[in-house]
Amino acid sequence: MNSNNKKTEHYFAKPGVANIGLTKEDIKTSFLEKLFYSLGRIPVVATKNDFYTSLALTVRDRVFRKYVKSLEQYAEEDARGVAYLSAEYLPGPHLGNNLLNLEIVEETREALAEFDLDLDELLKEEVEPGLGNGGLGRLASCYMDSLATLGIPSIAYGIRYEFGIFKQEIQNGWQVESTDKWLQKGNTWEILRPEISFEVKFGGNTEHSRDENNKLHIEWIPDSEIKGTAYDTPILGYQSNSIILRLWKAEATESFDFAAYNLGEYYRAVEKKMRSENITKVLYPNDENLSGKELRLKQQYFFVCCSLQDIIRLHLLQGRKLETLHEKFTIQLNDTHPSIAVAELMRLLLDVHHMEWEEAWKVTKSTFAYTNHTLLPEALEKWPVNLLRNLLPRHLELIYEINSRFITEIREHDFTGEQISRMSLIDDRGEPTIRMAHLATVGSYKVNGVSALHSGLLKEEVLKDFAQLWPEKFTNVTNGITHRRFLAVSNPLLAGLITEKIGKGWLTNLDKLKSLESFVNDEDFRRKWMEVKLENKKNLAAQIKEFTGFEINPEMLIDVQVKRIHEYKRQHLKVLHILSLYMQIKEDGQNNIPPTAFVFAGKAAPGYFMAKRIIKLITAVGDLINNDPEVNKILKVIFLPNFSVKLAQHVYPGADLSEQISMAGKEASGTGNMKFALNGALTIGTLDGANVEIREEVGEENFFLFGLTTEEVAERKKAGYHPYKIYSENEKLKRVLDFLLSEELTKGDTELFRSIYDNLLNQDPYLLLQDYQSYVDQMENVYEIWKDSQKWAKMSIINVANMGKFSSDRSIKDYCEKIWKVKAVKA
Ligand code: GP0
Repeated sequence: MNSNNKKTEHYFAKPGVANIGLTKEDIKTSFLEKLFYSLGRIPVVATKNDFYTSLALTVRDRVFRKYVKSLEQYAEEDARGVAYLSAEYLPGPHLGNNLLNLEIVEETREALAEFDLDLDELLKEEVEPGLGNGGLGRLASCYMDSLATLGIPSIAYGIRYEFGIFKQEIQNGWQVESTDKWLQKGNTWEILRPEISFEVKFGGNTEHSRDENNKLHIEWIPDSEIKGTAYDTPILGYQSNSIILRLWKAEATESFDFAAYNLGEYYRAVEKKMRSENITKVLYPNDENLSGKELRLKQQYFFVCCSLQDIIRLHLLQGRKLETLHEKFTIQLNDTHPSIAVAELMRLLLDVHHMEWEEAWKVTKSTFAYTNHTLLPEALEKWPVNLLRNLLPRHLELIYEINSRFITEIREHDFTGEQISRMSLIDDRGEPTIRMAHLATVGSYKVNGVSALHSGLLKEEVLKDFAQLWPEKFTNVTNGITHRRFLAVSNPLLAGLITEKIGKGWLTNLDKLKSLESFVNDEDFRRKWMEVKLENKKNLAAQIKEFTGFEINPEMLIDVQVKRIHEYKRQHLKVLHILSLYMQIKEDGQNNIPPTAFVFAGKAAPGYFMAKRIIKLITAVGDLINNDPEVNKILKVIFLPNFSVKLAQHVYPGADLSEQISMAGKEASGTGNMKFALNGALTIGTLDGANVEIREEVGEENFFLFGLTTEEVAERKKAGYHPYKIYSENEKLKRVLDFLLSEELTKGDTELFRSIYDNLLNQDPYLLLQDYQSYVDQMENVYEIWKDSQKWAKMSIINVANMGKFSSDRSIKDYCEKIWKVKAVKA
């Protein structure tokens, strides 16, 4: 194609070029073309999946139409851009979101209806990419949505795991895992880019030599090599631009095939090929826990290496010099998972592009910015020096060099010997390891936490010496969520009601919700508000029926805790409360508890013993309560299996009460908390993560607070915490805890929950017993207010009205202003 400076508009202006319109008729035509000419199907033999795929292809064309426009615009303005590096993404189903962003939901519904097809049925067909564990991966996807909507020149890089997060089934009350075959029926949204492919080396050793000018040359002689190939998925913003999510798949390099001249060699070559492809086979299912496995480090290096080479390619393609890389690109490290990038960029600049150290280091530390997502010690990544030496010998040398220069620098300040060894990139107490958070901090121009509380603690605890050294390097960006997916797409009834009242400006400016407050005293509006909630609860009840077989009355208070299962998140505190209600009914003959359905969902890391046992505890309590006719009219306990973005989109709209009950100081931010409140649920929570800011926004009288604060937790632990004492002094709590070992709950296997019981009575590291009474008391208050449905509705409206701050659009604007210094470019 003769492409001399012609914009896409030019080609489209020519007659006979593909019609890419957005009317019902355009959609009908495209849909049939896809069915006939892309899939080779006719309606009588087509499956539901064929129809889904035809529609997805129809929509994809329109999304790419937006993408090429965005690309042109970015290139034309030569704008500074963002590269987002994340080992995890959880985009959720694409189709519904793309329809919203193209503003063709109704046109599409009508077009399909003319073929006797139902849009909602086709939406159900989509299998979502589960390329992440939880909050961190979902946050990255919310940010893609906002980057695209705001027109920020950007590209997101990650790993194309062949198997995403495992599928969770509940068998006999236990979690059972199976592989997630999300690619089985193909993936309509991605495009293979065979020409965008890079080599990645592993192992071997380095050779140092000096040339005639005594300049040092270092060559890395690896012992294996693989290549990474790009798969692009367009992520469309609302009414506007699109960005690309570029995921790398590992493949064998061509050279392996050459050795295949005799049979033995051939099989060895194929075996090697298979081994290299293993790198992107499967996502490690650990959340907030480092896995320490060699393959995991290989995954991290693999995607970082491909992404940096791609960024350099894009930079040079524009005719620029590498010395200006940091002026044209900023690279955001989503946690430490991609932090080996600091050493890799140094390697590329020094060894491949022959820059001098000082210059290379200046470029490197002006390019990266690092987001920390957790203070949990078990989640802070540390890689053994020996593992690095075997896998990435050149990087280990570079890290030693970065460290020795860094130590020289801090020696000039007033740091004590103890501080210096605490700050070192190398931890040599015990087996020597590299502290990846330190590497990321030293190699970045900004470091941020994900809520005000968390960013504060980061500066006071985990990175306090660094904050003393470089106070201006540290900042906060409170997390946000995309209200387009989590309200407009997933809760069309509430979105419709809001739009009817205040117009649709909130879709691009969530602060507009504030004006809903003027309707709290409008009785008619409140009635409609409650009707919408009831409809959403009916829908959630239908999901519960479909996935568990249980029926719940949608009029019940629906009290929900959905998130990864972790002791610090304290799902078992909720269980203790449920058991206290059970005891009240069974033993104290109480019946004034409002009918409540307790809904849980979330995955446990397959190797996390306590988390799996907590799932069994929830299902055992469910078994007991749901089958007891004396109790099950009042209480129901549901565990929804296989939590996902798709399922979440049904859960948040149907919830009345949101459980955000982690021990203060442990949940970096939380983002589920925002999704619930945005859908009109009230929150019971601790002063942890972004709960603090949610409470500030909605007002303390509209938030159910309980539990110790972060400072109180620290004091309590310092003074010596004795859970057994609390147990023996609180009779009702004792009754509940002892019930964990009862015949009734355990069906005779009385040792079943011994580990949970012992842990709580002896250590209780997350202070469940400490916060128990405060939680139960606050739940009493919840029930009081629930009985006053008008008051509840008012509080619900006020919550939604004050969610403006928690849009990921605000978060991304904060990143642009406080960190990236990048400006929007609108196509
Ligand atoms: C933090 F360190 N988070 C980690 C991790 O390995 N995985 C993960 O999902 C989460 C935090 O727990 C969070 O508080 C936070 O909001 C999220 O990262 C995004 O910042 C739970 O939602």
